[in-house]
Amino acid sequence: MNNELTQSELLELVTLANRPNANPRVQKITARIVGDLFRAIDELDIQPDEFWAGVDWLSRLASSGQAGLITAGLGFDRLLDIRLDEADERAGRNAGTPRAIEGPLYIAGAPLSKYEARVDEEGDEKRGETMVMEGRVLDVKGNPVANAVVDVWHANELGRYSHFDPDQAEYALRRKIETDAQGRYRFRSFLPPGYAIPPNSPTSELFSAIGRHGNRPAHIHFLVVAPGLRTLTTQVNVPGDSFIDDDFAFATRDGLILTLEKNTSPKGYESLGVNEPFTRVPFDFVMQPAVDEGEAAPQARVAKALALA
Ligand code: MBD
Ligand code: FE
Repeated sequence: MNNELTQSELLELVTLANRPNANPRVQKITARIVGDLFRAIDELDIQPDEFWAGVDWLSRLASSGQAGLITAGLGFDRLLDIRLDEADERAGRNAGTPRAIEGPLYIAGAPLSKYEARVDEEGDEKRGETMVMEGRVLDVKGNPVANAVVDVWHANELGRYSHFDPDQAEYALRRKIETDAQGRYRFRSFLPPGYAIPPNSPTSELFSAIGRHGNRPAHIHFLVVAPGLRTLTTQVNVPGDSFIDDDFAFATRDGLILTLEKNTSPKGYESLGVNEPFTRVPFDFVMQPAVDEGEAAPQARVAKALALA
């Protein structure tokens, strides 16, 4: 056998050999990505030092847990949403609340309450502008959805998320709220600030090298699950943020910018500990019917990905 290989012979050996126990989907994707990288190295004349610097960066990226941060910043998360939106458009399933990226900071298992919750803690009045967000979960025909679970998470006053921040309690600023018989939910918290990628990290290193900032506008995340309806992952934005149209993760969408009703009377909100004028934030979630069980399954993203493997 001749072991002197050309580039294309090498690629074929690495990827295309018809191995009997291969997973054909994984084999195909691997062949394509490795082939594209071989070509990039050749066409861009990537030098060994550059290549190994990249490998070192990838190792540091993975060990710092920032793989899901870089995918958002490089537009992959939004790309997947654009593709889902295109499929919805073709299938006539584009009505309802727009989807927006989950991001890397969701944690399953937040405490559950019925109808209403404090997402902040008692005594948190000083952390930001007190708000109560409230509305209904509806299907696309406008029927209220009882027993939908609205899973909400947002950053603290420093732009940090619990679980990823040793200074916060587990599940701080993370709650699940089950809608009542009229499909209603409400919760009290404070308007969070924006988010910035960690400085001196693999992500910030790449971002400064490509001349981009790492800021996200102020936002609140939701994962809404209801029987028979397609799970909705979305985010809403606090209006007025200077990064609202320049999001590091490209997640801002029309229809997801909140309306703030300042100076709302506290009457009727006593059970949330509100006793002075506050900012009311009305918002309804409108959900598509699920076409199969998978669409309605409240599985986390990683569990879903593993189920596909
Ligand atoms: C966030 O808070 C976020 O929502 C995303 C998508 C990426 C990084 C931080
Ligand atoms: Fe976020």
